[in-house]
Amino acid sequence: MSKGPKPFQVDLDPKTGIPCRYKDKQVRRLSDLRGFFSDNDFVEGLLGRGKNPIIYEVYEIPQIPSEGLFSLACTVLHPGKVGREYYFTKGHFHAKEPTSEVYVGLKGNGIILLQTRDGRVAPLPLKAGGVVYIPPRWAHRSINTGKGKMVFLAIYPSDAGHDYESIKRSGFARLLVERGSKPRLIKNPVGKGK
Ligand code: M6P
Ligand code: ZN
Repeated sequence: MSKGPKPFQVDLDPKTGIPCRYKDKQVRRLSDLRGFFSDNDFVEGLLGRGKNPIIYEVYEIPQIPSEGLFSLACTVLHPGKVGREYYFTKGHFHAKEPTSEVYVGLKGNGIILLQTRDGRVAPLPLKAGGVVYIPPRWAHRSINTGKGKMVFLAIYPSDAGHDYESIKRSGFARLLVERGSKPRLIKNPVGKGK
């Protein structure tokens, strides 16, 4: 029998939601999301003026990719907009398709936008104390519609992998934009889907 990981316990900082011990930290700035927001000119304008804000951070407690293991990740999605679009994560399908994921809301509030390859869409709210279940074959993107940071814990198979290319190519079928100071889900004029 292989040994596998040891049992462990970790506290989430009550103020920030970030695990007190994590292994990897990724910081995604606007320049890392080139080609993901709908208003490209706005993105290039900001970058051209030397503005490259942090959009989100991911604090990971990963396991080696192997069936039966879970990785944990805490995402801190900053508040803000690119043009009319709220800040979001890149969004991804799982490279290993029959794998699901669970998000547990810790701070703030926003929307988890889900979409299948055949264009079905499901926008689900996530706030502190809420849980979102992401079934296999649904791409998922987190969108912060609040005024503060949106923080959530993700639990997913360690061998799920990230397919970002499909999202970069086709986008999501919906955009979450601010209209009259409220979030509105609108059809993405260039996105593929229903
Ligand atoms: C969650 C999980 C991670 C993911 C992160 C950021 O924590 O789903 O697997 O990496 O959100 O999302 P993305 O990878 O789409 O930028
Ligand atoms: Zn995922």
